[in-house]
Amino acid sequence: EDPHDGAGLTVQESKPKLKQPPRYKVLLLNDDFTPMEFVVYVLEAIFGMSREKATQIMLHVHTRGVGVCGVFTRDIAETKVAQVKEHARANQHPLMCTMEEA
Ligand code: NFA
Repeated sequence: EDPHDGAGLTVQESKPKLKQPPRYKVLLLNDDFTPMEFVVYVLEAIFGMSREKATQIMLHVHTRGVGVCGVFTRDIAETKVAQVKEHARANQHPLMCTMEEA
């Protein structure tokens, strides 16, 4: 497209904005006190995992110190983190959850 109009003025061209929304990893952190079964329940209830997948992720976090529960848009990731923290708090477990850009 010709960037100049008939009067010799530059016409602003608009670039199509096709950028995908940034995605965020929700991370679960190990601690020495939260029961394994509670972590498995949280992964099932909040992240929709099967018992088998939840157990696998829980054991990964338990042995490696941190693990990815899923990757989401920012609003969804923030909601999941808040739900995990609230569920842990309500049950007096120190389970911690955070997020970082993928
Ligand atoms: N490390 C905890 C225990 O031995 C289990 C746990 C796993 C806690 C994953 C937090 C995250 N009871």
